[in-house]
Amino acid sequence: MPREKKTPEQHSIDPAAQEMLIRADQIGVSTAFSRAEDMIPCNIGGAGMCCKLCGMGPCRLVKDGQTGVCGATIDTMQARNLIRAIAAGSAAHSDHGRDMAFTLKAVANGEAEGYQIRDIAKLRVVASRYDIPIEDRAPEEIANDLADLYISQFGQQRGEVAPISQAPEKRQAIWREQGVVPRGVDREVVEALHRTHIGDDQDPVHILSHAIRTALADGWGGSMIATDVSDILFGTPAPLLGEANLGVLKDDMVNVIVHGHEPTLSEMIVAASQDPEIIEYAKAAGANGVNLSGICCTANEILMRQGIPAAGNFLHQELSILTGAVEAMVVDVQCIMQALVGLAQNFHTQIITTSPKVKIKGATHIEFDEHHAMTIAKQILKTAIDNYKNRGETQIPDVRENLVPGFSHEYINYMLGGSYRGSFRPLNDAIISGRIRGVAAIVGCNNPRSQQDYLHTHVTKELLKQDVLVVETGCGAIAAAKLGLLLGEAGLAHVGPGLREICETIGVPPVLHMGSCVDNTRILTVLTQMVEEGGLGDDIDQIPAVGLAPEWMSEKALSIGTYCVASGAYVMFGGSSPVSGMPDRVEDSDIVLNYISKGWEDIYGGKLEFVEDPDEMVRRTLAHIDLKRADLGLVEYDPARFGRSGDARMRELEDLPLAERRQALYGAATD
Ligand code: SF4
Ligand code: MSK
Repeated sequence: MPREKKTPEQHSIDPAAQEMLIRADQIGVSTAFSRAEDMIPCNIGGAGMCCKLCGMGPCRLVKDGQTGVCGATIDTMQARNLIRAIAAGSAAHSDHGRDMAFTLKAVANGEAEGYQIRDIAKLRVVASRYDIPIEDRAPEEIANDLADLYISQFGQQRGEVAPISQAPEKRQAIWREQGVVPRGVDREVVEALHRTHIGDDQDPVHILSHAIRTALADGWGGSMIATDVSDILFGTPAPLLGEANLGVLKDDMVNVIVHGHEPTLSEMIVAASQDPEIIEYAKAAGANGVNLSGICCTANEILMRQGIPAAGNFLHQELSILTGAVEAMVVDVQCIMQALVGLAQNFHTQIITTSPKVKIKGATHIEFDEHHAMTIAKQILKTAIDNYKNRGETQIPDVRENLVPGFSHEYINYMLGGSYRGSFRPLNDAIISGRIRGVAAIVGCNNPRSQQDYLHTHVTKELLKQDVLVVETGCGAIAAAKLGLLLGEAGLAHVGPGLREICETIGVPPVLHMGSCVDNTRILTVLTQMVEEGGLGDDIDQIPAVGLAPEWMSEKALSIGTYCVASGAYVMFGGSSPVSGMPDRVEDSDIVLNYISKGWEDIYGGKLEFVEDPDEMVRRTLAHIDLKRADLGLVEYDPARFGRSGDARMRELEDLPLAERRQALYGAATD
């Protein structure tokens, strides 16, 4: 019997997405949502029980005791599949970091047209960490040395990648004892591929130990470098007002969407779009200017720093084209669907690839080179403007939401105490007192196999009710933004009493948008600084905190999850596990699944689990937070103790006459 087709409401909780899915049906084009319905995943490959590492296979292990042609057992096969995915994720983030470091070098040497060092203070702080002299030196000199150091981290053959020194000392000791401190990023990724070639490493525990090392090369290597350099070049984010969802597209303007991950080109496109020459060019074409917006993590990069609106998250890339209002979608690297080109042919949209690493058949390629960035950015914008005349009928959903992004770890430090006494003390104290029960990082992608944004926002809302402070990055942050959770007033309606007091006192939303997927390293930094502040143990694994990726889909997410586990965090992914096995049918097919949970927890204090039911994710999160609170000897969480002070109390009393209000507040009548 044919399966019933999902409705737009079942595909996404977002009304803008629902409207565009109806339009896709009317036009008769497919989207990732419909293709996911048509593509039934292979249950053997999906469970990690298939190996295609050599020409004697592919081998599928579906019976007890079965091995591959080479004799590979199921746990070896699953460990090899997992480490390869982690290596690809680590490579993607880190290659991004490498390109940022090369851009820093070019800027330092005056070879990068249009760029400058925007955050000299951060440059000096970061350089000092690595003992690069900063006194009496020009920013360019310091930046040149830092760029050299960072560039060397990728191909370093021996020693330890430099940012490892930023982790808590106890954590570094665990890594050294386990022999998992990464040498150079490239070396760990190459070794992961070498070890998993036919006839190499066949001990799953040994393979998975290198998976940890490879992921650490990402989190405490390539990604951390990417974030540092992005902040130095483009400015460390601080809160500003932004907008999210397809309603940010404008009917009377040339709409250009930047999509992908790297801020180098998109930052320059932002600057070029405000150039009088480009504005005039757009006006001459009959438009009121160029309207820039973003998708995925490029969106997060320019939203956090420039307040450029986000048109949406991962699953919005096709939906934005369906509006018919997009003149050009400019893509760089990662998370770009090949389907864009075919879809765009139904409209006038030009897909413009810009990275020497990413070409798509049928797309226009305008290669980006940071040495001529402004010239290329203007060329791209003129291509989009020239396309305005080809626009046909449009349908832009009238759906958009305000948000306040920009919570870098530097800003969180500042917001908790101001310029002179900024520290994590107030945050630690709020956790110790139980006003904040714990912290959850909700990160990662969209996946059309679940209802878009539902898992992200359901888990977020449930944890907020329980006084859990939430930090978000990537497409999860955009999901929360679309639902209004990243705006102080709107977000606070969903928040428990203690957390609400904190948010009202500091003046922040209960969900802090911390950036793109490489910026998960900001979360590592926050956790480290919480440890250093004192009162919450002496290592990350003791903090009442959990990491969640409810709608994950990318290999990068697996790398992120693994470096967070290695750093001591309990990490839960929603959806299916790539190493689930079929324990009810095939013996030992859950060895790896159990090892990355219990086995890793015994060593690192963090564990990786896959949990399909979002309410179970919430339950496990709260249980873990409460367990960590108890281990630290903190007071038991009790929401009844809070919520009777601050703005909430003032609102309750605001209708009373002044004398009665004072009586209620101070316990004695005064006039
Ligand atoms: Fe099969 Fe072994 Fe080759 Fe994998 S490496 S495909 S298990 S023979
Ligand atoms: S873009 S990796 S879908 S978060 Fe960073 Fe979103 Fe995931 Fe790509």
